[in-house]
Amino acid sequence: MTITITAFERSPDGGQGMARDMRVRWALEEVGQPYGVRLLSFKAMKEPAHLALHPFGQIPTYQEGDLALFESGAIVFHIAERHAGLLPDDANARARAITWMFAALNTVEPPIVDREVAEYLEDETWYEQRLPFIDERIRKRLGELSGRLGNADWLDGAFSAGDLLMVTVLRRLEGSGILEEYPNLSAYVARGKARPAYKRAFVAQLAVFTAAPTA
Ligand SMILES: N[C@@H](CCC(=O)N[C@@H](CS)C(=O)NCC(=O)O)C(=O)O
Repeated sequence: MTITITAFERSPDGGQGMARDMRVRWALEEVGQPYGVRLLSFKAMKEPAHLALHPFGQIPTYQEGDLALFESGAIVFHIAERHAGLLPDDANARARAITWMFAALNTVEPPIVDREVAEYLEDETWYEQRLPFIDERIRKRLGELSGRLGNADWLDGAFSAGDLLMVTVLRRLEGSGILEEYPNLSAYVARGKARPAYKRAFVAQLAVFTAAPTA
């Protein structure tokens, strides 16, 4: 059955992998599932046709036959449940990998997104006052994560959907200088980015913004 996901027609980062369709693309590449992409303008994202798929008017969405999903974590979980390669077979190891998926999105991503939101606001004084507090929260989480990862390649044995989400979440810190304070986390992100499936997903997302315009 054909899989179609949605993505930005014009992305704030110009296709550097920060938009959350990257997670879905990467998961689909890891499991070897072909997919199509429907690009949306910011206007179209808030119109009824898209709101019927995504109640919050965002990307990504995922359609496969009569199944329509939203939320990148739920979509990656769906892909991982349906196809081999992103969740271990052993029931306990699988439950732990799913736990890491939630940890990435519920525990590590929120303070990182707080930093991005603070950057959008134009009140410089407010930003400067708030940034140290936000960065302290991020460093607390990264310190804990770094301690848990230690010298391992991945969070719990083999690469899993938990690592896929965690790497995309940590990538959001690129350019802040914070990730580099944790060499094992920097190396972890680099390992994720070195995976052939990641590279294919990245190239595909970037191509949306670099492809020559059609006549
Ligand atoms: N929790 C959602 C967040 C979705 C989200 O924030 N999407 C962004 C792109 S990465 C978006 O659509 N932003 C435009 C908007 O919210 O209007 C998920 O993981 O899918």
